[in-house]
Parts: sequence; structure tokens; C-alpha cells
Amino acid sequence: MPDLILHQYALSPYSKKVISIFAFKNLAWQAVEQPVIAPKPDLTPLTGGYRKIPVLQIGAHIYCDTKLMIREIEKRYPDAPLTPPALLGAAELLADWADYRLFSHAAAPSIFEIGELVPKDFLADRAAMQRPEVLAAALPVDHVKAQFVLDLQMINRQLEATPFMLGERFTLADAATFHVLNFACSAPSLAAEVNKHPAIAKWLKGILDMGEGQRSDMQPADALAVARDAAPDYTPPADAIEDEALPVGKMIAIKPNDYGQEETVGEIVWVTAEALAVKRTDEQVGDVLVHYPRLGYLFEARA
Ligand SMILES: N[C@@H](CCC(=O)N[C@@H](CS)C(=O)NCC(=O)O)C(=O)O
Repeated sequence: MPDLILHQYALSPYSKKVISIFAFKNLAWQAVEQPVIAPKPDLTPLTGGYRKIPVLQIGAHIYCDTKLMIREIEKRYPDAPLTPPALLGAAELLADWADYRLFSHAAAPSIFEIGELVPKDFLADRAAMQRPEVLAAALPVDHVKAQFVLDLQMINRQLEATPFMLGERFTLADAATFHVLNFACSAPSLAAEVNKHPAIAKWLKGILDMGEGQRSDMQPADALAVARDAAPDYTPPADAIEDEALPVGKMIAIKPNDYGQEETVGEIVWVTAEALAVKRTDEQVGDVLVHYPRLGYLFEARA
């Protein structure tokens, strides 16, 4: 049975980012279908609260946020390396732009248009994930769509010059840009905008044609059993640091600094400059080690 378990759902753009990397590396992985809206009773025993999708599970190790899970996949499966070291900084910066800024321009107009494809309570669920001040400051959907069209021009300028976002080969920058544009294409008017650019359409098709790697399906209860039957490895990584603000052994609460601010509470096991891992114990799955990136997350001491 493959070790990689991805908790995802078919409409989830960020899941497609990770799946494109499974495809690129031709990895075997198990797909667990999670609900599109909260509650997620077969996910939160693993994360302790975090509800965003996807979540990567490897035994009793739980990885939140795609930027962290992709680094972990790269570490564990170094064959067919994803991004050459000389392009990694640029790829991570571009991925951050795609995940946040490009996604923010694609999300509202797409959801506005594909209303019938999403569950009845979807809009209320997503509105409840936002901080009220963000909702109050929401820009008109036509303006946001116009920004997306401008983003396409920048992407096109690159893809007319090189086959991939950073040159001759697929990297993290492609995975991140791909998941947003692929999602946007589920809305007919945004797909029409994308298809005005043959270089983008060709690139998108090339990534879709890579497939999904060796995918098999797993029941949520079986994934919980995998976590219950495994023991986390608490060994700190070689680049672990001491950080006065995040002392090992202390209890902390972790939550995203943008939307979907459900907390994970756990005991700090190790910290690096860019990530940390907390131990938590759950009645269904026993001890798990939950991993978070530091970029994009808030940490608060707990008694
Ligand atoms: N920064 C996160 C963003 C993940 C994210 O926003 N995922 C969307 C779905 S693709 C989500 O969780 N939506 C709410 C939900 O599924 O409950 C990451 O990179 O993993």
C-alpha cells in the first residue's frame, strides 16, 4: 500500500497542485475523498482543527499546506527532482504569487459562474471561512475578473517565450500556476479568456496530459486506521533550530493568517526556520505529529 495519502476532493484546486507533482514524479498515492464543506469529521481527528484541503498524511505524520507538503514530497522522493536548486527561490516566489494573488483573482469570478456545480451550502460555508473585514472589503467581481485577464497576459508573455514558467522544464512554478488556471477553466467565460492564449492552452493541456501518477482510492476510515496503527518519528530534522518564541515542549495554537482559521493545538516537538511540528493526541488516531510551514500561519502560546 503506498505511503502517501492525500485527503482531497475532485473540485479542489490546491489538491491538483500536489497531484501534478505526483504525476511528474510518477508516485503511487492514495486518494481519500473529503467533504467540500465543513464539518470534516474524518479529517479533523488528524489535523486537530485545520480544515483546508488538501492534507497529506504519511503514517502518523500530517502535513498542512501545499508548500510544506511539496517540500516533504521532494525530500522523501528525490528521484525526478522537481525544481533545480538554481530556480528554487524564483519558483517558490512565483508559486506564492499564484497561490495567493492569482488565486484571489480567479476564485470569486469562477465560483460566481459555476454555482450549480457546488453544493447548496457552499457559498455560506466559504463566506464563513473569511474574516469579516475581508468580506466587507470585497471588490466587485467584474473588476476581479479583469485583474485575472491581466494576469493571463503576464503568464502568456512567459509561455510564448519558454515552454514552462521558468524555462525548459516543469517546476513548482508550473504546478502552482496550473492549479489556478485549471480551476478557472471550470467557468466557461474564464476558460474562454485562457483559450485566447494558445501558448497557455498548450501548456495547460501538457500538464493535464501528465495524468495523476499512480492513484488508488482509500476510505477515510482506513486512513484514520493508518494513523492509529503508526507511531510518529519525533526525531528533529538536521536543520532544527532553537527559537525563543517557539520553545520545544510548549503548547501552542496554530492557525492560517488568512481564511479558514480553525486552530490546531499541540506541543512543539521541533522547529526549523521555515516549519514546525506539534504533537497531539486524539482519541480516534492516538499520537500524531502535525507539520506546518511558518509562512502564512499564526502561532499563539497555550497553557
Ligand atoms: N494555503 C493552503 C490553501 C488551501 C486551500 O485554500 N484549499 C481550499 C480548497 S482547494 C480549501 O481548503 N477550501 C475550503 C475547504 O475545502 O474546506 C495550501 O496551500 O494548502
